[in-house]
Amino acid sequence: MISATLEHMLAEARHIAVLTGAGVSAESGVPTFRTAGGLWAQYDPTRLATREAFEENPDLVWSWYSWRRGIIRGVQPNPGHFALAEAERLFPRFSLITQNVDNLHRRAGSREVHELHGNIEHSRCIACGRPYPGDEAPPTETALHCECGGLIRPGVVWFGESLPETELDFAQQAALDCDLFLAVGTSGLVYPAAGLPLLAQRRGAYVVEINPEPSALARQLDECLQGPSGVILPLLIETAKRFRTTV
Ligand code: BJW
Ligand code: ZN
Repeated sequence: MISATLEHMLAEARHIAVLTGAGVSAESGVPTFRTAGGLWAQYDPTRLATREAFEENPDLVWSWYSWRRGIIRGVQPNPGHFALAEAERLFPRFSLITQNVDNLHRRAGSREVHELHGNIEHSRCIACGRPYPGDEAPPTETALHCECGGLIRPGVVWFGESLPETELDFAQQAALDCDLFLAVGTSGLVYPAAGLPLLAQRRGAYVVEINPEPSALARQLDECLQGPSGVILPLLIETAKRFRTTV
């Protein structure tokens, strides 16, 4: 299932960069964006992830994030997250870039995680920017207020908002520098993150997708491994371990 080129890369690559999306957490039980269902099936998740939606109906958007926080706090990292944590100790240079806000990479043991879309647990005041005190926002159905009277918002990046500059710079540099780039569990629809695999490819990296369904980028990439990341990532790490010793 793994091509000879990918096997060679896993054995020899100097720098591996990985971009993860919601699919890497799907096997943990975290709903993805573009396949979400259940209680919130009546809402389009991508339409709740905007500042306009929050300003129009803060209680609706806040309670959606409360619901998601509840799910995330109650689940565990899966074998895909653990494989990526192990990869950090296996390759001379390894860059983990995620669009996810769920902290599951860190909970699996990854030490350096570059979060392009923020973190669901880092709430802050929309008016004065003060972080919401304490580690965990309470699971309220109504929006919270800061001491200054401003609304508390989740510390995530909504559509139309800039990504954190240092994290985006890091991700672009990693894409320019790596030999192997893995795009894992992402639909490849949201920019600028979706531009990273092709940026890496233009600079000569071998770019591989891991996804049960071909993404929007699949046809342009070098190799697509069709299947769940919780199965495929551990297989790639086992392959790499045949050639490398943990650093
Ligand atoms: C599995 C699996 C298993 C299932 N194993 N896989 C260039 C062109 C066109 C538009 C733009 C552009 N540049 C910028 C834009 C605008 C916009 C954008 O991209 N729009 C497009 C949708 C058209 N981008 C922005 O606005 C960004 N900001 C920006 O560019 O700033 C500059 C600027 C400033 C001012 C004005 C204008 C520009 C910000 C984007 C922020 C995205 N935020 C969200 C919400 C985060 C907070 C939260 O979590 O609530 O981020 S939206 C949502 O989508 C979330 C995700 O991180 C992101 C990506 O989704 P992802 O991870 O790919 O998930 P899904 O659900 O789409 O896919 C899951 C995949 O998993 C599927 O493929 C499944 O098959 C797969 N899967 N099971 C592996 N077991
Ligand atoms: Zn405030």
